[in-house]
Amino acid sequence: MSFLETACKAAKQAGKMILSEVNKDLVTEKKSSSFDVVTEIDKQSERMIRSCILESYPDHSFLGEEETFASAQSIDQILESAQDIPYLWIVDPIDGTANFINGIPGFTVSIALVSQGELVLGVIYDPCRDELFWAERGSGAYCNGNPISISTVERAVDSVIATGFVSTTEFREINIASMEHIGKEFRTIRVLGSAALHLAYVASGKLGAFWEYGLSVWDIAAGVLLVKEAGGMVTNTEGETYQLSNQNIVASNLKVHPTVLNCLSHHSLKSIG
Ligand code: 2AM
Ligand code: CA
Ligand code: CA
Ligand code: CA
Repeated sequence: MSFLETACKAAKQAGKMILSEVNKDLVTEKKSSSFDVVTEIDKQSERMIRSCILESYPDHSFLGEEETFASAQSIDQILESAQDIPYLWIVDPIDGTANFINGIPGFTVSIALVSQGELVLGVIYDPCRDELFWAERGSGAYCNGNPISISTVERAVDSVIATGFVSTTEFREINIASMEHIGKEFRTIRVLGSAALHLAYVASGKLGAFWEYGLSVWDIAAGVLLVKEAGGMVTNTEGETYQLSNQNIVASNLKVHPTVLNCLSHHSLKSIG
């Protein structure tokens, strides 16, 4: 099986298992704060994906949100040394755990493969709609086998933009503040609950753009490749080319990118620490 086939198989298997657990009694556990929670299903999903990948590629490296047990600092170190790692799989076993816990559609499985620091593969699966998005470096982006591409909309006022809220207060505050400007420029703002899904929707032209502060690499790595392969653009909120260590990102169809950056320039993370 190719890397792509392995990633698609892992994402579908895990996604179907997650879907079968919706609306069942779930034990939730707090992580860093009351806003930051995990269920046994997140962990089970990560274990399923890890075994599927490592069975095929036992010598590959694996970084997952729930069970890698690496500190934030050591994750930064892994990302800094990514150019020396032949194959690093980066996995979010459920992106949108809050949706999953509350039975709201829009949670996804996100699997990315980084080789020598370069994103080479991204797979995002939405089990509620049975939509499997994937991209391979240099080969375009697809949904359920059909090519996808970014929106051709020229003006912010004609496009829908999405964002989300991580659990950290500082990042929530700046996101709420930035809505004031974004809300005046774009047709409307959506908050669907999964950063990976937002990126898949920028790639498939449903959304003109997406921005969010305080994300982690597993939330966005797969989606960043999807957006780029679909013809879009991904930067940090300062407008610099995306790097794996970036937490604050803007993804768009290119045309509306300057408007997003301009709106965000009114707010500085520095001012909130
Ligand atoms: P999660 O469901 O995997 O935690 C919502 O806009 C996005 O923010 C989701 O991708 C969600 O991923 C992520 N998110 C929520 N809390 C987070 C946290 N404490 N740190 C990083 N990302 C978080
Ligand atoms: Ca989480
Ligand atoms: Ca996530
Ligand atoms: Ca998650």
